[in-house]
Parts: sequence; structure tokens; C-alpha cells
Amino acid sequence: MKTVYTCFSTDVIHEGHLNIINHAKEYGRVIVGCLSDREMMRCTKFPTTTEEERMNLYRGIDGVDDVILQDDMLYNDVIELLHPDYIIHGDNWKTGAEASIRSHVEKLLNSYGGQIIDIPYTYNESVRKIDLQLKEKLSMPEYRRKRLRQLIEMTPVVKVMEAHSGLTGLIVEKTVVEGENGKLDQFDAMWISSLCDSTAKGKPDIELVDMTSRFRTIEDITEVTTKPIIFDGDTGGLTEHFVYTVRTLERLGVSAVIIEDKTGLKKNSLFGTEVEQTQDSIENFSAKIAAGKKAQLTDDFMIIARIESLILERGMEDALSRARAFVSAGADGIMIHSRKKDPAEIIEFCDKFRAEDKTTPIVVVPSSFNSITESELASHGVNIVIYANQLTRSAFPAMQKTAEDILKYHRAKEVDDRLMPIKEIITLIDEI
Ligand code: SPV
Ligand code: MG
Repeated sequence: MKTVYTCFSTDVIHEGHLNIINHAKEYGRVIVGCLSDREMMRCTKFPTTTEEERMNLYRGIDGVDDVILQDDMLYNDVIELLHPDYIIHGDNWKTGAEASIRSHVEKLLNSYGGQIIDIPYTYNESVRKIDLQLKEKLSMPEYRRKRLRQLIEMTPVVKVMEAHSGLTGLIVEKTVVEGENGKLDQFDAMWISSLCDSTAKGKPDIELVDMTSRFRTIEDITEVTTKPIIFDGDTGGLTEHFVYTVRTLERLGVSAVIIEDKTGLKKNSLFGTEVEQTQDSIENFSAKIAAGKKAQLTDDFMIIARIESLILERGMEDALSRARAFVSAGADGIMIHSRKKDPAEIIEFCDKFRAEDKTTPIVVVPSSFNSITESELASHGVNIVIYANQLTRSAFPAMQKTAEDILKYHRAKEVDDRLMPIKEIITLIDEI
């Protein structure tokens, strides 16, 4: 009897999946692979059920003979194990990001005479409805909120990109690339940067854009995306105000707020000691963290303490003693910041902190120390890497140059070849 294999990465079975199984049955014994959580969130969607729940779901489908776990989106593990005669898939993987997976699978199968069966992808009203339900489930506050904690558990390093509008949110949501290893990759979460949120409004990054406006930015983003959000809470403001901010962020489905141990008129950290900045006392800032933790209603939400000692040149010991104190006050994570090009002081902090604290998540923002890779940072105990401002910094020069050139040439023809075609811009946004 021949073996037919298909890989599912879905939390809900619809007509399309049943169609695949019905076709598969005609070719032999049907084995369904359940794509592991780790791989599913890299190449399709974040799972809303556990691997075990999904495996049980697939086992219950009529015509399925066996279900196994597939822990490699490129199918290397299952092909080596099963040498299936056929791999069956909807023909939607012939285009888009998954096309590279298909051609990899085809090569593997060719090496021993296996074959791909592409069947027409089923897309009708009921499939569309289920897709929407899944999307809704992923984007609802209660699901989105807890996802950062899940990601910290599930992935070696959580990759976060800044977003400051619906459009930049969509870029973080949808950008998928094929990495050097042939696997697909995407960002895990979004950072709502005070710098970029302020800059988009033409305002300085000094806590001038008020919380109501910052919450509006969050809502613009949550309306069109599903990925979890880390909010840049600046200093958190007065403790009496911060507790309300925590409640609102939780309600909006934000996963974490990062507050920095500065006080008074905060300026962006990348100014370092070129501008006057006051660091908050350990006592005050610990009290702010403790009040925030006490105010929060869910167990999912995280309050992450950001330490400015290295930025303000107060030394490593100061940074470490603050980290200890803030964790004792209830902080769910520590963000250590630096504006040096060399990552040495960040690495030293991470190594020393990890030597005494094995579990509290460490967050870094490698804007200045940008030569170090995510995996190098992870090897020093970093859990979350935030790319805090790169979308804004790449968009600005492009827009400025276009404006200058139109002024220069008194027409738009000269800039046309660097513009997104009109056809693409009008179809960029999905209609509901
Ligand atoms: C931000 O993105 O607003 C930050 C990070 O706070 S930094 O600009 O590096 O201070
Ligand atoms: Mg900021």
C-alpha cells in the first residue's frame, strides 16, 4: 500500500481540508502531519490550540490513518522518516511565500521517486467565514494579550518590529521572507515606540503626545493586525496615572508595557548624556512597578522595567542592582538599554544578570549596537529583540527624496520608477 502524506497547520477543519483527505484516500494510506507550534508561527499563523489538541482534531477526520508531528516546515524530518510516495497539498502553495517550500519538497521527493499532488485550493464562502473566525480569534484582546508570554516560551528569541500606524502594523503583520536556511521567517510582535509614534505626529519624543492619542495609535494597529503588542510607556508618568494606563492597555489587548527609570522631562535615550535627564530613584520606580502590578486584572499582562544606567553612564553595578530591585518589585522583565555601537556592555549586563537570574526575560533594543545578531543575543540570555525605529527611519528619507525631486523636475515622471504601482497601492489593504 502506498503512503500519502499531507501537512496541516490549522486549528479548524473546513471543507478544504476534507477535500484533501478525500483525494488522498484514493492514493493509499493517509498520514497527516501536524505542524509544530514553533514552525506554524514562523510560516503561517500563531496557533490558538495546542499541538495535542490539533493532533486529536486531525485524528478524528474520517479517512485519516495516522497523525504525526511535523517539526520542520521544509518537511525534511517527515520525508526522511516516512519516505511517502505522495505529498498532497492545495495548489495555493505554488505561489507566494510557500512556493519555496513546495520546490524544496519536490526536490526531496524526486530523489527517491516520490511525487507531489496539487489539488485545487478550496476557497468558498464557508472557508472564508472560518478564516475570518480564526483571524478574529487571533486578534481579540484576550488572545492577543497572552501571546507574548507564549512566544517567550515557544521561541528562542522573540523578534519585534516597530509600528506606529495601521499601515506599518500591516507591514509587521504580513512581511514573510525566505531565510538563508530556506525556511520562512516573520516578526513575532510589534513595538509601539514613543519615538516613532511622536515622530509620525511631527512631535518631539518628550511624553508630549498624550496617552489618549497613543491609545488611538494602538487601536489603529489592532484593528488591522493580529500580532501581539509591546507598548513603549516612556516613564509611565505619575504612579497615580500609570495604574490607569495599565488597565487600559490590558483592555486594548496589549501584552506588555515597558517603562523606563527616568523622571521629569524625559528625552529620547539615544541622546544619552548630551541632554539633561534624571534617573528615578530605585525606591520610587520600584513603587511604580509594584502599583502597576497590583492594578492589573489579568495574569497575562507584563510590566517590563527599562534600566537607563548604561545610557546615563552610571555603571554596570548600578544597572545590575536596579535590575535586582525591579524584579523584586514585581517586574515581569528587564530591558537594558545602551547607545554604544559596541554591544560589549549589553553582553556583560546580560551575562551577569543571567548568572543570578535564570528566568526573568531580558529585552534589548539594538539600534546602536546593530552588528550583533538575534541568535548571538539569545546565547547571552536575551529573550526579546526590538527593532525600535527602522521602519520610520527608512520611510522618511524615501519620502523626502520624492518630495525634493518633484519640486526639482516640476512633474512626477522622474520619481515614478521608485513608487509602488497605483494598482498595488489600491489593493494593498484587504477589504473585509
Ligand atoms: C523608542 O523607540 O521610543 C524607545 C527606544 O524608547 S529608544 O529610542 O532607543 O530610546
Ligand atoms: Mg521611547
